[in-house]
Amino acid sequence: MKTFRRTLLAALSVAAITCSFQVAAQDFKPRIIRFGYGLNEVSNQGRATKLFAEEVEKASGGKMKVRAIGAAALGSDVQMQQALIGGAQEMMVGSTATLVGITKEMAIWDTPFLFNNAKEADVVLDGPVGQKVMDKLQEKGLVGLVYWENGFRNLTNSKRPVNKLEDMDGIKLRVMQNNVFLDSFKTLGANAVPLPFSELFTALETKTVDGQENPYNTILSSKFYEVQKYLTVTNHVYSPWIVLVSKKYWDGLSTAEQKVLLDAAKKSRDFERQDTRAEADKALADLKGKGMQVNELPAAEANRMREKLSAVNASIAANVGESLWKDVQGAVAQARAG
Ligand code: TF8
Repeated sequence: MKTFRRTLLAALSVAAITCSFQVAAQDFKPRIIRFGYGLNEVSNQGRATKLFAEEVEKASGGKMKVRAIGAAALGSDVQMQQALIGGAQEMMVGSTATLVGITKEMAIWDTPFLFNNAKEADVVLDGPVGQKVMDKLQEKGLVGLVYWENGFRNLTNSKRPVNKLEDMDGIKLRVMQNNVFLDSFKTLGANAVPLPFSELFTALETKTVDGQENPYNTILSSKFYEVQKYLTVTNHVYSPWIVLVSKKYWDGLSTAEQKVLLDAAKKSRDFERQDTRAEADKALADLKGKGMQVNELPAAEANRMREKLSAVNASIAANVGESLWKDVQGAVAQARAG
């Protein structure tokens, strides 16, 4: 009897293993996911995309393959977003700022001086209000998975050191394709010109524009130090990146496949934030080493800038809706207290 039971149990467990293996095999179809991004391979964006690709492949037993395509080879952020909506491309990572034309609520992350530090950004972006803004994308044909860190933005230009607000006067400054950025820099006296990131280096090199603003990491990885002399530490806004999936594509995936993408995205987020912060800590010294002249704004001038920029807050609140504005302010206050 005992032997019989043992044999039966053994047979059953073999059946269970076979069965679960079959389920798993059916859950993952062979898939190739084109994942586009705008910076180059040797950037924080490139490194985290690589990690994401490895995680997806590992977790799907090699069935799901991510083809990472950087340097805007699949198009600018805006072009890739359209390709995702239409179902011609599966995934991308890019700036939340370039999504404002599709989902107006994304403009909340362009609020100048919204976060004082990266920890506040993590808490708010990964919390309920960050999710709520992300979920707004679905009705437009996009699924947001996680926010990555682009980082605190700083100003560079080829004309002169910016020591006071008036030094911005007439500087032709490239901004992201988004009205908040356009308004913000017009308010500061610059001649703001919206351009896709993919055209920025050439525009700086040919002096079509005099300056731009981005986190230290990007100034370094995109070699802007070759065409920009002056860097002013302004930290005027924290920019998130967002990992997106085409909703058309997402809806055709099994639950197991969706889980693989979401889990890998979370791992890539945690890696990317650490990597970005470690790089940013050293980047300023690296940029000085490359010959950039760096200055901090005197406190009084930084305050003037902050005050001027607060003029755009009312229009952001009106655009995203008072209730979301209040939710985000509340979440920031809570993050600050805790
Ligand atoms: C910018 C952003 C860029 C992103 C990137 C190409 O200045 O900061 O980093 O759009 O995904 O455009």
